[in-house]
Amino acid sequence: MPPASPGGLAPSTGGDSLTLMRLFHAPGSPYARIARMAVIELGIEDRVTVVEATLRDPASVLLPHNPVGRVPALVLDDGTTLTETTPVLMMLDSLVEPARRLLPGPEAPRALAAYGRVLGMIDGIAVWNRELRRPEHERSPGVIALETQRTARVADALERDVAAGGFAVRDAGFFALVSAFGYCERRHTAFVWRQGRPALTALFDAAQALGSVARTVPPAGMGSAAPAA
Ligand SMILES: N[C@@H](CCC(=O)N[C@@H](CS)C(=O)NCC(=O)O)C(=O)O
Repeated sequence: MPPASPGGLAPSTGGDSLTLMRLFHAPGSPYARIARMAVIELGIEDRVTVVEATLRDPASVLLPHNPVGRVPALVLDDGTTLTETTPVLMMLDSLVEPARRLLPGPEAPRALAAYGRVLGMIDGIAVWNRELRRPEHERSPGVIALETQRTARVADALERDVAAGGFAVRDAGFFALVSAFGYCERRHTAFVWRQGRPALTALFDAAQALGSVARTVPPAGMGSAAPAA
């Protein structure tokens, strides 16, 4: 029996020619959820082992691969570790034929713009959420106000996009959108996102029937308090 490698996966025994990758994630992470949904949607679960990692933990199984300490992180079979959602998606996409890929290319600038818009909103929500997890006396009202406004502004733009027929294709932007509002639904309830956004609400609710969405719903709760700076 070969020794287990960091992350708990035994190295490939060479019995097949398939590439084996490890996707490190945390169940509450909206970024990592996009990658996890991609693995399911692309039908590559036999090629990518999903490994749960703790965050902000010096003993995390993630750190030997990714000193940044963030998820998603995708470890290739030669040990190369990709971080950041978009490069991770690029690599996952490369395992399937071009017609089935999730990330839009430069030939689809609107779809690319939609994906970027959603990722930008998640960035804002993550900052807002992190601020709310601090002890009350450490919170910055200015940061909270800025990110609250940014998030509402982008969500309003996304509502208009969806009402105009956007996000109709199940691509990276679609799954990022589902992940963003799934995070608000379960972990960042400070943002009452459904109110006044019927098109987004309908799209989000319909998406819950998809296997990749249903199987990756984040746990409820805000997550642990941010460590002291
Ligand atoms: N820009 C990164 C953001 C990833 C990120 O912030 N992930 C969070 C989880 S939602 C994380 O791992 N946080 C751990 C930490 O900040 O130490 C991406 O696109 O993947």
